Amino acid sequence: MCKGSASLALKIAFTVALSLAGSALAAGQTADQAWLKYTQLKNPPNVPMNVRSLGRGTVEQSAVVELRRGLLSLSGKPGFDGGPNFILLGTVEEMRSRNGQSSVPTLEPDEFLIASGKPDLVRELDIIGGSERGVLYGVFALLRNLAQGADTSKLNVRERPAMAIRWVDEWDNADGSIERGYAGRSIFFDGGRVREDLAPVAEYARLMASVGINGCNVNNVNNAAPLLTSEMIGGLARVADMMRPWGVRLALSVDIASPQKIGGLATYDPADPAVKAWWAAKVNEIYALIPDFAGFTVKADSEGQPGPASFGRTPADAANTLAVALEPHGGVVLYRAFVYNHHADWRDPKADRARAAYDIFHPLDGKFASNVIVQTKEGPIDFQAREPVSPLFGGLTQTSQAMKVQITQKYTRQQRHLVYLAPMWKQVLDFDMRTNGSATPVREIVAGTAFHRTTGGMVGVAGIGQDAWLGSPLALANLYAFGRLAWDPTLSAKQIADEWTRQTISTDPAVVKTVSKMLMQSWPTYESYTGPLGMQTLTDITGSHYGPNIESSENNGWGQWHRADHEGVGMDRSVATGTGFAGQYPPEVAKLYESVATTPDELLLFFHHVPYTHKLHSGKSVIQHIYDSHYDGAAQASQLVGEWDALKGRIDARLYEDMRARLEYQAGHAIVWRDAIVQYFLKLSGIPDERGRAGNYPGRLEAENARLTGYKVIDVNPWEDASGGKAVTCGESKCIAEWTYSGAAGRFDVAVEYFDLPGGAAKFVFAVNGPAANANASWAADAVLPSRQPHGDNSTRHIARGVALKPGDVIRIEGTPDGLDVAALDYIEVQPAR
Ligand code: GCW
Repeated sequence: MCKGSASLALKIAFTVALSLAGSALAAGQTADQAWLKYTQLKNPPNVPMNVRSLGRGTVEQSAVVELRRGLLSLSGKPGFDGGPNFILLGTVEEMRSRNGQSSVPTLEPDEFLIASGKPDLVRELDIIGGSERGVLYGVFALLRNLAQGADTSKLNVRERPAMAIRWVDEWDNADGSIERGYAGRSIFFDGGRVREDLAPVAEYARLMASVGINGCNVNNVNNAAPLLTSEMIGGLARVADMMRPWGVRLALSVDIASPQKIGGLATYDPADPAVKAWWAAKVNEIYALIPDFAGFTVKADSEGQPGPASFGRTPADAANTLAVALEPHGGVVLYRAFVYNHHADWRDPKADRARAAYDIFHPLDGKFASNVIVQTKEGPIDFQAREPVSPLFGGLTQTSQAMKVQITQKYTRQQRHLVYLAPMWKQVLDFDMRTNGSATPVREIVAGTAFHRTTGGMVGVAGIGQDAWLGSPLALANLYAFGRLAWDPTLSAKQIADEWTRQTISTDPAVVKTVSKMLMQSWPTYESYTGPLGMQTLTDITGSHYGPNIESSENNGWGQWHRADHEGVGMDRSVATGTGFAGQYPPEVAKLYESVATTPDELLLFFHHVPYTHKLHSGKSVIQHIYDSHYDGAAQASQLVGEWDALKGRIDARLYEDMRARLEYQAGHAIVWRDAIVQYFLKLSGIPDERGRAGNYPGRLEAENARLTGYKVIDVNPWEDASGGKAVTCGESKCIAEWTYSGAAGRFDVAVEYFDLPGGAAKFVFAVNGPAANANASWAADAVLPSRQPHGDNSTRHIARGVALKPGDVIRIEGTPDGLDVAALDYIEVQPAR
């Protein structure tokens, strides 16, 4: 009888697992597009296959279903064995009442313990959680180990998260678009409402839970008011329902002006009693439908968002008004320290956006309610390729804090370039702020332990969308790493890369080694060809934030200045002669950054303005470093393609092809970046490259110098985005550019640099002395890239490989415009065949 009921239970669980998988499949977006693949292992996992649980709660049941699903998939078995051994799931309380004893240790709510049960005739493995969420985290930890082929015969793991707040932020708008999202449309919203089909939300929650993420703030901090209408809250309750089984709580960004914008009040002054009452009522309305609602995120007095400053109130006044409303329900306020004047005076040598957060928030330390957490971006500007740590982390000792990092790759090339961000985040987390002259690593400050706060944490701007979560498959390593680091910031970036690769791509050690190496070198590579020496960003900051546009950072109020002129580059942020920003750090760190002599090379231009001839610690001049680093970075980007190639046949073929095309694109775009920055600084400084590369492009034939039929020469803006500042565009049905080859005879790879413009897919044909040179010689400009005009945003490289050429041959490019895409060309480059 016992056996019969067990097998019935099994059957039910199995059906649940299958139908879960089925509904996710129907939605087309599943967690196994990410790391929850549970690929069948060569050696079946060395744990009991039967799963039992003591509790019936929703989260614990998710843990049961997940474990069964994982075990079946990893072992490749069609069903459970029905044998006596089992894994038992339960909370501390459940375990204690089962055993009738208190030998089960007390655990914090999110803590778990995986231990062998008392050896008996049967083998029992216990997964015990401080709460149901702890049980779920224990299950995911076990599966994570199993999926990596770890030896689990003597498993004894006890873990608890370092930080209480482990949230992702989505910047989704009610219309379904996503601010700074690069993976398609929202999984939450469409057409001004919550989507009907929320199956992907449940899958996303599974992914989040698997790495310990416990909160998801679903809407954009800009334009948040419409989200608080009663109709919206009803829809949001459905979102919360999808995430709840996975222990993920819903949070919302709110507009501080909501009482006026949607509440009909005459003011939104946070000190006004009617405003306070409005927030209290709104919060009650939310909790009536979403009892485990996590809280609010607030961006105020920033980048055009309304804020307390309009009423002479402080961020603490505004935060506390919300905090009082949320407190009875256990909700928190994440108040963003990203407050600065984006109309700053660029002629004022003392003006400095980097100072703003500390200047505004440090004086308020101790004035925030206990359920307010000040949320600060990892660096003082805005997720650049490299920034120093925000000094505010050391400046708030009586306020709970959270560090915000960006998973979605706004300034790190929008998921089109491979940039594994964990090494960058680690550097910030491990930075020793030396508050009060003793060791205070930032990871301990944000966790709350350094200054004895009750809460704190990390928030990652995720930007997930309908396109395979983050668009590029390898970009998902960043989402994974975020969760893992918020759980345990002492993990190394490499360890996380290995873990992710084994679960996502393959456990084959050669594959793990290669992918992990590629991930680990991707950020330094990226930094080298976009923003070395702490130059922050040289991208188009008023437009796409994608291609190079060096002067777009200057002469405007946004304050991302690098102050390059004919003599030198960099922003003086010293106390002695500059903006004083360096003085915002605790004394030991302030001293380090105050002087050129002690500032590390990698941040030199963030803190100091130096002549191009200034010698770095490395012994190189600044200008030579700028040249070398861009050439090295572009070469490394092209090596990434070679490294990936070595995986052909060892990994999933679709993944191989997908990622290969992305890496090849990146290698080409790294050259666009290299050439833009190098030619710009060559012109500005007038100092030649010691190694003769800058301004010299062997084998390059400019389109503006070709024999043109139909094509017209144009100036590209900014000039550095095209070779020689010029390109050709076609205003007719077909245009031709021809060059007579005069180099040595041989086989070559011919790179064609063209502009892949939106609004059509122009066609190109590459030919030598007649028809198309080879099969690789005609292509469509059909990528989706920013900017309507030829620009570094859309400058793209196509390589025709193995082309035979001899002196006198006529190389021809034929461009056929389509719609708004005018088949624009920059140059061709004849290189020795690879
Ligand atoms: O740098 C800016 C981005 C905005 C973003 C803002 C922020 C959501 O350009 O898109 O707004 O950062 O962090 O609030």
